[in-house]
Amino acid sequence: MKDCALVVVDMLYDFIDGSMACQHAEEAVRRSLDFIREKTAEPQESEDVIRGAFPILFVRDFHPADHCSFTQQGGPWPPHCVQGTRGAEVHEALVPYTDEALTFYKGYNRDVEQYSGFEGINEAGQSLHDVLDIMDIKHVYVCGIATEYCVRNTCEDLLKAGYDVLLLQDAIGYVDEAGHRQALQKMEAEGIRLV
Ligand code: VGL
Ligand code: ZN
Repeated sequence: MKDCALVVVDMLYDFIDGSMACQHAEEAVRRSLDFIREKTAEPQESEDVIRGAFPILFVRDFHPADHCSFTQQGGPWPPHCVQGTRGAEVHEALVPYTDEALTFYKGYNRDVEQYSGFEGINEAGQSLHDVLDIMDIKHVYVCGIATEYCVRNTCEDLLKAGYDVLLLQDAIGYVDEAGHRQALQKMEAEGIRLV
């Protein structure tokens, strides 16, 4: 337990009920909460329990209004997760488990698309890898949205960096069900564990 952590990828309103509402997203939030409650004490009992024994790291898509991934700029996606909007916020049920030092922002540069949480940085400029390394984490559980994009890219980068990656397969949302299934198969073949 001491060397385990959870990475929550893009559980943000635009991917849940907003401009890019994904399939299975609400269910994924509920399943993530069940998992977190299983692994931690309730937040009001002791915040130290959450932060100490089982770190929970959040990845957030965090785009400027004219980001290159938006259709108006020639990208593939409708505007989503624009800085300062509700769509860019973490689902309220998960907010009690957030900590700015363990929150990694990506996609904030107008000209750069970033699907992997590995490319995000926290308020101190540290990457996910930097922080997992400092905490001596070896096993990383992953949940979030969307399977085919940010979840997959984050899992694959974690694996490449040498972590044991455990994907919570009932706690992920997706753009397309066939794409989701295919991504799961590929990830499993690569050595990501589906749990
Ligand atoms: C994502 C598309 C665009 C994701 C983010 O979180 O999977 N997908 N931006
Ligand atoms: Zn995005």
